[in-house]
Amino acid sequence: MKLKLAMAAALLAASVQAHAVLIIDNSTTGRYNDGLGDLAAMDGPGGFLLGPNVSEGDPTIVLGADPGFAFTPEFGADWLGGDYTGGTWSPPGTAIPSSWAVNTETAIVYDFTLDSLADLTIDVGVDNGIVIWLDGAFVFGATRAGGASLDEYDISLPGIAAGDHALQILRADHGGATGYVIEVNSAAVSVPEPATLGLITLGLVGLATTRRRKNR
Ligand SMILES: [Ca+2]
Ligand SMILES: [Ca+2]
Ligand SMILES: [Ca+2]
Repeated sequence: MKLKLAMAAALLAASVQAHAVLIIDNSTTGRYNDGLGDLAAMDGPGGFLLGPNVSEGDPTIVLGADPGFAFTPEFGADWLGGDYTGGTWSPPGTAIPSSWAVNTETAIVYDFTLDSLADLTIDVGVDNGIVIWLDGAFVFGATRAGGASLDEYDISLPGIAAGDHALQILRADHGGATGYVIEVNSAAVSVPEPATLGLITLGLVGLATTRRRKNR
């Protein structure tokens, strides 16, 4: 019984204590594109990408859906689909600077692999704006006045499949200064087998019994 209890306790620990692992931060390399220039015209007057030197103001905008940009040739043939042909991209393994030329836009692709099903959390801050896609699917977009801290935006991406992924980021600026901080954490999601669940239940019952005995 003691052995069973220990086993069940160990399995329980394994199933609920999947701790977060830092998979991307500012030291992580990737593909980098600093040949985009100022893209204020890419979505026309107004829109998400704003004119240089706050010529269109310094508003707060949160995107509710993919902005559907008609990407300029500098992005390559299909960057969100992994085809960088014709673009101004660096090779993989390039350091990603936390600041860039004021008023211009830059793009980043972090390729990463998950060993198992995982919940991702993205803590990111940017001066001024950011749009994020995962494997080409829109995740998040927002812009606001200057400053960049990890607490600026917290994004949850639950239940991301095991395997290869690409986190694709467009950084936007419209004057003053630029800045970028990011941390992406991954927490494995374990899906216990029915047999394991049985053992866990047994362990919990055992633990409860032990506790009652101790309390006497
Ligand atoms: Ca615009
Ligand atoms: Ca700009
Ligand atoms: Ca700025």
